Amino acid sequence: MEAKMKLGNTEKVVVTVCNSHCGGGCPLKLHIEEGVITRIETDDEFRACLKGRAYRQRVYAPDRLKYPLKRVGGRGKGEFERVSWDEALDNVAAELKRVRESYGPSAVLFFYSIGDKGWLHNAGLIDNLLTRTGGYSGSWGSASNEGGQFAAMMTYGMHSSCHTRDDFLNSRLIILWGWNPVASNHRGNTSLYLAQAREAGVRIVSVDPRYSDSAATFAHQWIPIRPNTDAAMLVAMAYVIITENLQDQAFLNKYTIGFDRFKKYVLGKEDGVPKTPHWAGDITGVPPATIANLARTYAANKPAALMDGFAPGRSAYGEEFHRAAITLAAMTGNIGIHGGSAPGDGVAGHVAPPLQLGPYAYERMKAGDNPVDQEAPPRKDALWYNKLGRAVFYQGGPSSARVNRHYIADAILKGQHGGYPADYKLLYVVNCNYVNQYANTNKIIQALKKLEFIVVQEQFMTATAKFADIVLPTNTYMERNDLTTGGIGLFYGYMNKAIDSLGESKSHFEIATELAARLGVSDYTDKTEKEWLIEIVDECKDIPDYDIFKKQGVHKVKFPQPFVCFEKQISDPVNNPFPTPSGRIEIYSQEIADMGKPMLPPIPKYIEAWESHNDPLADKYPLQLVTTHTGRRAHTQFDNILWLRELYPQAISINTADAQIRGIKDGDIVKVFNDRGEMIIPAKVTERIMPGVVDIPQGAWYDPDENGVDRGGCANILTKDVISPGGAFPSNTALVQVEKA
Ligand SMILES: Nc1nc2c(c(=O)[nH]1)N[C@H]1C(S)=C(S)[C@@H](COP(=O)(O)OP(=O)(O)OC[C@H]3O[C@@H](n4cnc5c(=O)[nH]c(N)nc54)[C@H](O)[C@@H]3O)O[C@H]1N2
Ligand SMILES: Nc1nc2c(c(=O)[nH]1)N[C@H]1C(S)=C(S)[C@@H](COP(=O)(O)OP(=O)(O)OC[C@H]3O[C@@H](n4cnc5c(=O)[nH]c(N)nc54)[C@H](O)[C@@H]3O)O[C@H]1N2
Ligand code: SF4
Ligand SMILES: [Mo]
Repeated sequence: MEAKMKLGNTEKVVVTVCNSHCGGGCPLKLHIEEGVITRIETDDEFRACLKGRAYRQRVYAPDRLKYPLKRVGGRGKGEFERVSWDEALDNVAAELKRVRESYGPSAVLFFYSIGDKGWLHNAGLIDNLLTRTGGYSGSWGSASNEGGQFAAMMTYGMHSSCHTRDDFLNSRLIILWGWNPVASNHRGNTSLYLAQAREAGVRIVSVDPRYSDSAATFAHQWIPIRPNTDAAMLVAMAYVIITENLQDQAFLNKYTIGFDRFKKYVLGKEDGVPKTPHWAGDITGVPPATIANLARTYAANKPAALMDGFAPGRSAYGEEFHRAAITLAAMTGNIGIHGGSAPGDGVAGHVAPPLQLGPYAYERMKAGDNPVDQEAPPRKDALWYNKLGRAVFYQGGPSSARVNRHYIADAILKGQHGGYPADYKLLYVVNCNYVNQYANTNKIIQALKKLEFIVVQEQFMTATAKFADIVLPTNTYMERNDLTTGGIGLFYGYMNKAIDSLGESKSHFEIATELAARLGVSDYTDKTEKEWLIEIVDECKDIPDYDIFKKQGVHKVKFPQPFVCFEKQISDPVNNPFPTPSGRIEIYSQEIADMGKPMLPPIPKYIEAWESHNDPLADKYPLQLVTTHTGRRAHTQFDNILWLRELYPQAISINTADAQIRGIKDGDIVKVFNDRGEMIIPAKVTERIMPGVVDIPQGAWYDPDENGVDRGGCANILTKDVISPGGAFPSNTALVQVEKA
């Protein structure tokens, strides 16, 4: 109260919703004084994290981009001059026309990401514009959880989603398998419900190479596991469950196909190797008795929520981890029931179905299909995209004109001669820090140097923006109106504009509209920002009144009981079959078998990763690198915020034993390297990471010195630009060496 009185000059409080590419969706109360945000408070029910509360520092950061910029120095040098919007947009329009006329529309590459999860201001606007002006070459694949999405689509025939978090209170056991929601939040109030579950006596286990904040806060048991070996542990748990006859055979008979095939593999009848806890113990580093005990605990404590985080799947053969997790949940009858879980892509999943604001504004603009996609035959290599039908811009479509996001740099470098669909000349980047966030930074840099023109819509001079010919400054969500949903869809959020755009920065909608006019698309949109938002809200039957919603910022929705994924498919399977060829959960997938990929088996199996600890390369680079998501950033966003930097300095975590043999002490500056790159970074010597594993939190800003050695701590200088046969991105599969610098 006293604090409020001291800061008592607040003229108004504006409610908005932060959704800073962490999937959190936390309401914020912004105190405004003379057009300036002076203070940010959290909502009482949905608690904002440190980033949301520090967002003022991001809006007013001294390095915010406020004016359009044109490159004057060498590509990547970051030398720019200020230009007018007219000059910047004329230049972008002219280059788009020139490149399409000279090389065809497929020479135009479009790369994008989420930024904030807004319904109007997102990359779909530029997707539409490029579609309507001749088309572009797109990409496919999700950096987040392609392995989990593939597993869910092939096994359930559709995405899985999370139960609302209050359903944790119905569980008897929760397994945080490579999941650290204390840092990653993962859609609102996860920690609150984990705390309540823990207090209510629910057993919580963490399986993670690191003693994460979630393990430290909530877990009764921490099981350290060698990265990328999780499928082996899950398969060995299946061995224990099968040999001790603990499986829910009635569930398997009724809802699944292919269990017998899986059982043969598990028991070793297929390859002569029984997948015993001893077998898995050697692979995973987890004691066999620990594996057997967890299997028994999981089978005996129904309902149990196996929460398969994205990270173990963000690895070589990561799809096998998620397919094995689904199989284990099916074996124990935990799918579709209160207190259980539907592994796959279910830890963050999609907003619970009762809440629907969609479709996004760009989808309502009816831009049609991208001609470059249309002209190419469907791709055969990632079957599940074909199930989606029309390409969804942020997931990529089934067209073979698209290149996987991890191969874009290779595709730019090699073009059609290298077997890629086109020769690429122009890159349009929206809401994405491509150089920083995709594998093998050094290769991306080589690729970007080869292009004729790059345009980037940015708020900051990121590693990617430095390579642009034109940088278009975008405003933040506090400077525009938008809609979103929050906290696994427990409320609708109105992202209220709180202040005017800083400098000359513009919203994505303004940029797209003004660029459209220059490209001859006069009817790009028939509505203003406000009209779009009114139309979307009007169609949403849950929200009675637009003006009240806008004022309150949050429209909460109460569910009669916690939402459960696949509840209908399980309670009434006759009327609600799974949309798979068999109508059931496919432990064996004929569709996968038909793909004919030897390293993509039709039943889930453990396959040893490339760059595993057994790889001969481990003689040279003996440490396995994981690249986690830290609480102080949302990917690269917030890395420049000094308040947050102070809280968690960027460092490489290394186990005490590994540090000692290298003569490394806590705080020492070390060199981390492999054949792909090198960085200099402080070491955090700790027992909270298992021996043989190191962690460089992803998202720190790439900052090369004159020798190309990164000083910023950008993990992707070390990662490999390949994908798994099911499409998983292997950001947690890389061998490195660490030495005192
Ligand atoms: N603060 C913050 N929150 C975020 C984000 C962010 O950048 N910052 N990003 C958001 C986005 S887009 C995503 S996709 C999610 C990502 O969320 P996650 O993928 O769940 O996050 P990570 O931190 O990469 O990994 C979670 C845990 O898995 C462990 N781990 C890593 N490799 C393995 C492995 O091979 N096996 C096992 N068992 N464990 C492993 C890590 O040690 C870590 O403790 O987070 C979202 N939330
Ligand atoms: N090594 C490694 N690499 C990873 C991962 C990993 O675990 N390890 N995780 C991967 C995952 S899961 C993901 S999702 C990707 C994320 O990769 P990105 O989506 O590229 O990461 P962001 O830092 O969110 O980049 C968004 C950029 O858009 C800019 N921007 C422009 N306009 C706007 C706007 O209007 N709003 C907002 N909010 N931003 C705007 C922001 O300033 C920021 O630079 O990274 C992937 N990369
Ligand atoms: S958890 Fe995510 S959405 Fe919530 S305040 Fe933090 S950054 Fe914003
Ligand atoms: Mo992600």
